[in-house]
Amino acid sequence: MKNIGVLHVITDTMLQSRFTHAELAELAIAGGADTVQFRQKQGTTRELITMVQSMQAVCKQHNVPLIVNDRADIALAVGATGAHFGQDDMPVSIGRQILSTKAIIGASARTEEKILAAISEGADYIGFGPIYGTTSKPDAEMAKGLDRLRRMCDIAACPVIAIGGITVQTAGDVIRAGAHGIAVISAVCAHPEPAVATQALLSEIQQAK
Ligand code: TZP
Ligand code: MG
Repeated sequence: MKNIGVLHVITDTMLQSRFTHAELAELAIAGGADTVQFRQKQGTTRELITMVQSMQAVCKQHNVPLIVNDRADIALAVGATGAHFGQDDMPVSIGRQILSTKAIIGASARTEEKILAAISEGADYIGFGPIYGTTSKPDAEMAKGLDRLRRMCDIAACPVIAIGGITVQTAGDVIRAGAHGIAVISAVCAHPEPAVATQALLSEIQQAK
């Protein structure tokens, strides 16, 4: 099994405009993030590549994995560590054909069947959520809660990364429910001090483990 991080900071420049993706990556890594994910729904492919190249420079310098949301082609182009796919994105099996066997591929899955399917296609981790209410993803489903998270962690034979509305107050509960790690957007990107916020989240994760 690959080494999957426990604190995935997903960079977002729609929620805030103080920092670029690369700056957020730098701050998250300074705070102890062990995985950074680029997630940007708008912009041309060329613009996205430029942003991910700058992020990859930061991540490479600090030896922190960079995961590219949605886009295997961009992950491959910039030499990122891997990609993360939702249910409407590229199937994991096709992503795996594009990326190397060493690449980390994550898949969002919200039901037992979809989790098992993603794992059989070769997902290295499952993203499960939203655990709590979130305003960072307009089309997010209803909050799944900790009991459902616990059940999904029981059936998944790979790390589960919980996502959605997770804060420093709830990060410990999510880990205690069985999640291998957490992924956050607003708790870090919308915080006045992203590095401080990241550090606080990491400390909650470590205490809960
Ligand atoms: N997928 C499920 S919830 C979510 C995504 C991308 C948004 C997470 O953002 P936040 O701000 O940590 O709730
Ligand atoms: Mg997607």
